[in-house]
Amino acid sequence: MKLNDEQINCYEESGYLLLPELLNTAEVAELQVALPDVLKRQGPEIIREQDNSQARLAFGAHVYNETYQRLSLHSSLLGPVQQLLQDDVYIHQSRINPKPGFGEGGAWSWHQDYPPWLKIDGMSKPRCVMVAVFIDDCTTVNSPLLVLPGSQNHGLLAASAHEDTIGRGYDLQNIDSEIVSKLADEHGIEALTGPAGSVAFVNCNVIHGSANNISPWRRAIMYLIYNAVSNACTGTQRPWYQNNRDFTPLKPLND
Ligand SMILES: O=C(O)CCC(=O)C(=O)O
Repeated sequence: MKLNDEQINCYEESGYLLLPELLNTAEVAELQVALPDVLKRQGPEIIREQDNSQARLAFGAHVYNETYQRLSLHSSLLGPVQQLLQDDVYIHQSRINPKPGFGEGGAWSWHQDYPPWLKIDGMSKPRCVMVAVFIDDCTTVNSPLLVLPGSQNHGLLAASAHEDTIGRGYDLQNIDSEIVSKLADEHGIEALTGPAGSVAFVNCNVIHGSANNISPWRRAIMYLIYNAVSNACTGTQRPWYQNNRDFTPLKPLND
């Protein structure tokens, strides 16, 4: 699949491009069926919520689960990412945020994803794309991902020292409130909503976050972080599920 010029311009300007229903219903059903097995795992790649035993994040499913592995090689994801980065790509990291309902899926403060990849993993440039695949419908009521359009143009923003108060288990830094207020006043805040199977391509410096999910409905999203091969990480501190060291260029599966 190829993006057109308008779509590429939209990604460059806003820092994200949302393509509704990019995956078909059969593909979505497969992702939903495969999810419980991933969330049942007991290894360190599964980060739990602090207030309950629910999985908050499942890292690395594209490595150990065949359905999610096939998703990561889907031509509708890989084609646009290669186009946006103008390079071969590999997966730096993947994570599923299942965000269960009734308040069990907790909030995410405003943050950028790139700083820990630069500072810990040795990713020298922000030449990577976060691809958000909606496993469930994402609506205004089940805590969609919120983004600040255009915030990718402000570089690395001041953030509070490392905080592990929201259970990511590592590296998340909250952007200072004054900065978020200023950028939100200037550019607004967008909620990424759409039916299951929709896909958002997001620049890794876009400020994003989400509220806790008090609706009855789960809101699972898989985030696949594709990095340009020429920008491969040099750090070795973190485990495979946070800093994948296999830089082999990915080739799409046929449809
Ligand atoms: O899925 C969400 O609600 C937010 C997740 C997030 O911000 C992240 O994983 O960086």
